[in-house]
Amino acid sequence: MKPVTIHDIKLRVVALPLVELLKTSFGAEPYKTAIIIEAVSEAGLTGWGEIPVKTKPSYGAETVLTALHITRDFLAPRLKGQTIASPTALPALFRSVRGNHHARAGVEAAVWDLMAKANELPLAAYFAAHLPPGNEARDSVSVGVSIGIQDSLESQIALVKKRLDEGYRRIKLKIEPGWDVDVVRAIRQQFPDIMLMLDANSAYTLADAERLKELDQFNLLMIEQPLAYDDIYEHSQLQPQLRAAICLDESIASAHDWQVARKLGAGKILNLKPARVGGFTESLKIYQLCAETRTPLWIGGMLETGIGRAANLSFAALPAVNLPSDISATDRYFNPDITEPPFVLEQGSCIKVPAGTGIGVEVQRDRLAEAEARWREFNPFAPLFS
Ligand code: OSB
Ligand code: MG
Repeated sequence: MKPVTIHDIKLRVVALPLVELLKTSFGAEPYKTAIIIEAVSEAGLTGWGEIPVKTKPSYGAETVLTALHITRDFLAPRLKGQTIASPTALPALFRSVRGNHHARAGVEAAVWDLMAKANELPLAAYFAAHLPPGNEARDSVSVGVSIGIQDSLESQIALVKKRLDEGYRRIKLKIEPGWDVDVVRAIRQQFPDIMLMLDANSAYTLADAERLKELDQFNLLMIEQPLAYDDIYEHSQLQPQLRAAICLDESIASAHDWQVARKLGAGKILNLKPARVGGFTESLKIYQLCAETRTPLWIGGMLETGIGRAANLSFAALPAVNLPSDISATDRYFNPDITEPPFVLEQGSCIKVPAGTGIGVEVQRDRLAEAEARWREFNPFAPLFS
């Protein structure tokens, strides 16, 4: 594989209006925000990456401003001028930067795109080239859709129906105490056969075990992250009490965390978000662990723009990703997105993996500039020093 010399790293903060807000147990933000990374090689090629951060430390500890600081002041300076043989060399290069997984993942993603392009490969094939034979990427990925907490049961039912009519075959409902058993019962009554799962985003404690056990009657594919965002042990106490599989999201920040969770029996399924674990290199390690242990695996989402979505979709094309991923069609999120062409839901609740080199979608620079201007207007945190 061809090495690449990094000439420049450009950062842009963007804000995009969402077609539909996603209200979770920790609320909803009015705009989709992110830091878009543009990595430029000495040869003049461009790679794109996305840091999917919000303005508040709610899902994760990082925010737009922390990620900007870490990327601008620590990650980009370490990368500029370096000749990289493989993006898998980046974690070692960034070893002195602890935590800040979203920031590191976004920068790594830009280098993955850049190097796939330099080697004239679609990103999915470039990922597969870093795995043992037998992991050749598929050209289409099975996907589902994540539905936020609604104001009423009627609107929740209507929205599930709309998504089913659009062709989604796996529905994920956000839940929290007070928006759980009754809602899921109503949805199950209306739609007895759909593939249904729940995501609590850490809204419960072990003291709620009886409540959570009531959800077992609804034939759930899984319950995502019921307990604390930084817990593994209590999940291991809850899992044996439930029939439904626990899927871990927030709790798993590395391959090591997943080893611990697996050995403790804290969950049976993993939602792998490349941003949460610090990038695609760590994701490949987790992927191999799951493949070896035959653990059900899917790729999660953070309402990414087309840049992050294309990369995640390319990763989800790897064959040991065997459950529907949280990667929905463009029209679920943005109108328009900052990339073209849009992702479209196909027959069988699938999305096609872009066939071009790298992420395989084209960044629209005019829309990127517009989204940057929107962030400047929206930015709720004016700089302390200006
Ligand atoms: O918990 O999986 C989550 C979005 C933002 C932050 C956290 C989560 C989500 C989703 C949406 O559930 C998945 C997507 O469609 O991108
Ligand atoms: Mg989740």
